[in-house]
Amino acid sequence: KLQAAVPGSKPIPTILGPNTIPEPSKALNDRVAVLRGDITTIAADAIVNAANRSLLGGGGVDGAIHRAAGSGLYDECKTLNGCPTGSAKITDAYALHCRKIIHAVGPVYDPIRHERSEEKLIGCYNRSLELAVEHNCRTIAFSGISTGIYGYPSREAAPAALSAVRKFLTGKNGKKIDKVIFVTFERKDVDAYDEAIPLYFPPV
Ligand code: AR6
Repeated sequence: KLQAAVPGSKPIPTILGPNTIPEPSKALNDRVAVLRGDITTIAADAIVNAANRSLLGGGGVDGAIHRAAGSGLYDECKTLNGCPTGSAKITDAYALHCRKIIHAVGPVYDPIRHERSEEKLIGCYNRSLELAVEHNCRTIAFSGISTGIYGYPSREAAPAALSAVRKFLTGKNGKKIDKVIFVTFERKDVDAYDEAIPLYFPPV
């Protein structure tokens, strides 16, 4: 494993091991992208909502997705009986341009037990990718789960997201996903991905 030489940076929270970066791979790098914009406009096979345990809508991106999808989404969500933190459930997309919506329930960030928060956040990414594969969704767009109202610092969330996705793409079902798009909304999210992408998907 290569050492990530990032002077003055904090150790990267990662499931790949602290301060290690994986081997560069063009094939893998071609399968991830960062896009700044509104996730409700993305025509991926699946988009991932940052939901809460009720799955019945809320503010932030969740509110935007429910408004854009229409009331059929709320009616379907009512049948799901909620979802635990760190996991996800899937619905149809109604008026949206995607085929499925995956509703992931991220953790409320806990700065004291941040490993626990990271474990839950990684759970969201893993379960969302598994659900995408189960429903033949080959392209998936993630919103910045937990990085808004739930207070997860973007500079900690981006490495966790990237390490989980990298691990999935190199795992047994990884070939069933063609493209993972990280849809960011604010400058701080863009900066966090710009900083972390070269560590988890090093330039070839
Ligand atoms: N479109 C796209 N992205 C957005 C939008 C939008 N309209 N609004 C915020 N973001 P958040 P969380 C970005 O707060 O932190 C809800 O009430 C935002 O910049 O939507 O997981 C749920 O029901 C951030 O990067 O989700 C839960 O109760 C990302 O989306 C709670 O908020 C996620 O921010 C979940 O909080």
